[in-house]
Amino acid sequence: MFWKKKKPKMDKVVKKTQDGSENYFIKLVLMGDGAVGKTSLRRNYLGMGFTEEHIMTIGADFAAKDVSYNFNGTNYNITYQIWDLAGQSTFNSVRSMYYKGCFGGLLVFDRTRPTSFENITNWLNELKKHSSRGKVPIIILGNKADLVENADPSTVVPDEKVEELVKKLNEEYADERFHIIYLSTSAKTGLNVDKAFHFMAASILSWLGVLDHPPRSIEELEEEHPIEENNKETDQ
Ligand SMILES: Nc1nc2c(ncn2[C@@H]2O[C@H](COP(=O)(O)OP(=O)(O)OP(=O)(O)O)[C@@H](O)[C@H]2O)c(=O)[nH]1
Ligand SMILES: [Mg+2]
Repeated sequence: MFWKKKKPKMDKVVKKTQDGSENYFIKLVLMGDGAVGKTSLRRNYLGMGFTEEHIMTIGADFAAKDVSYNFNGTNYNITYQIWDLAGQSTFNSVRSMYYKGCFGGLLVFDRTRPTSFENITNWLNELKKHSSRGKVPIIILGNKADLVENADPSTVVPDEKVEELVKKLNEEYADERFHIIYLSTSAKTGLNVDKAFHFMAASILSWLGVLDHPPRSIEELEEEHPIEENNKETDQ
């Protein structure tokens, strides 16, 4: 039942090449409250460095990156088309159109701003409503990890609360061919940024039925598909 409803047309998604590798074109959205660090995460992933200044995204920003991952002996060349959506509520009405046709969502909150965590479920509902594919693979990113150590503990989102949400979501998504994980990230230091996109690739390929099972954790992903073999990357 799931496949009939949501599976994208594979001939639109994948192009097989003569050397046996497969090329995928994958749209992702980065979402979360204003100033949680979506643009900074995207910039870090593209090797563009970090800026302290907050330049609010207007509507949406777009970037593309080519990566190549080896899963079970096959090379999967992925062009990620990353839509970085404006988080401020002023953009609520224009944002919906950017979700259409996406294959996955990175839901970002700021580990030092609890309201941004509380809003994660609102972001998820927005994604489900507008993705045109219902439940697509997601990953929860708690950003600004570098600020946690020196922050007032009463303002830091407790890890247990995040794990509780992830558990609940995995129950809700139990019929899907992917698992939801939480990663603590920093757009400033680069902590876990590449890993988030590596995990996303495995989740999406599993969701598409290309890989026979989805990873359940970063540890499992890295054990099965070591990152050292997966670092052929070119920026656009
Ligand atoms: N210390 C620290 N600061 C961060 C991090 N990520 C983002 N920032 C800062 O947080 C502010 C907001 O970052 P942006 O990346 O612009 O946030 P955004 O989520 O794109 O915001 P909108 O476009 O308004 O929705 C900036 O001042 C960044 O320098 C991080 O991991 N660590
Ligand atoms: Mg932004």
